[in-house]
Amino acid sequence: MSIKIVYSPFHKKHSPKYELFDGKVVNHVEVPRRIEKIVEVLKVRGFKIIQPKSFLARELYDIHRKKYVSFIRRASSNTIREFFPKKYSFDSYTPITAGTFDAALASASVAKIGADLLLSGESLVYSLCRPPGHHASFRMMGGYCYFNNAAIAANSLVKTGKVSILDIDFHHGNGTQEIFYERDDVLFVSIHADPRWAFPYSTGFGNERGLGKGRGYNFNFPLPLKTTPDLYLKRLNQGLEKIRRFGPNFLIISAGFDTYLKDPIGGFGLSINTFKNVAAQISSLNLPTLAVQEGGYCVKDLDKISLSFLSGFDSSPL
Ligand code: Q9C
Ligand code: ZN
Repeated sequence: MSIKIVYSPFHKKHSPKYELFDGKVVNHVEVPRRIEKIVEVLKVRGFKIIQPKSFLARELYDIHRKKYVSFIRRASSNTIREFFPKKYSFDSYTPITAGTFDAALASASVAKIGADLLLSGESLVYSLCRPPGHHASFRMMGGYCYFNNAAIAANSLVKTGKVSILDIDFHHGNGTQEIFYERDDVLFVSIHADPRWAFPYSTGFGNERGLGKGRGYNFNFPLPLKTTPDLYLKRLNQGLEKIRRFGPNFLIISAGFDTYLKDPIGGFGLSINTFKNVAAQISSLNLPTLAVQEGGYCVKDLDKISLSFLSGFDSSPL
């Protein structure tokens, strides 16, 4: 089966050194090496890599307010050192550097090209987005995210058919949830660490089901610290059942690998091999699928995790 990879070297322009955690300055874990580690092994294994040539800011306006986009553009071009913006941000983990706008725009384009590839008939595309996106909302950055890559891809696909977003990052995709909370054309299903003790703390509870006509189109599966592969795969199956019932034409996976047992900021117990099982369960949906990279910070194993994940789709009849 052929899997298309989308990648842009522009992500390297965003390379913050620090974040503020618990009032202390700590090293930033969302580093360029993450994506380089993955793309290098995929090249060696002979995957076809597609690089977008043009980046269009107007693709962002589908989801993000113009003022928010201009703020990030201006803040990036005006700064020499990294800083933590006081507006349009909900935490102190998401710094702006000189290259942040260019990298975040390229990241969104990498997701958008992935969506275009599904529209032109591809059945499985993996967009190596960086910086990640699922914590970003209409006009709010946070959790290392600036533009919501998965939401931009979903909004593009939904013009052709129903879309489901399955978020398997360790953290709740609060931005994506907010963006689609009152819509019934994009189903959001998220499996993540219980927000009572994990970032983003305020959303991701099981009783958040959507609002207005979006009621019944949002499902959260919060899980305990040290969640085992068994429990994880069981919840995943319940999430997939919601997607089956919805009957989408396209699936977008917010693919975070911070559920890995050695992740430095995670807290679940998934092994490298579990990611293959996760993908195999997902591929039983039999849907044209776009995987968008979100988190995952155990840099030394990201190559193995991504290979394990992609190998799970091999069992798919697509
Ligand atoms: N210094 C994503 O995985 N918490 N974002 C930082 C550790 C913020 C994670 C605390 C975690 C954000 C896309
Ligand atoms: Zn995460």
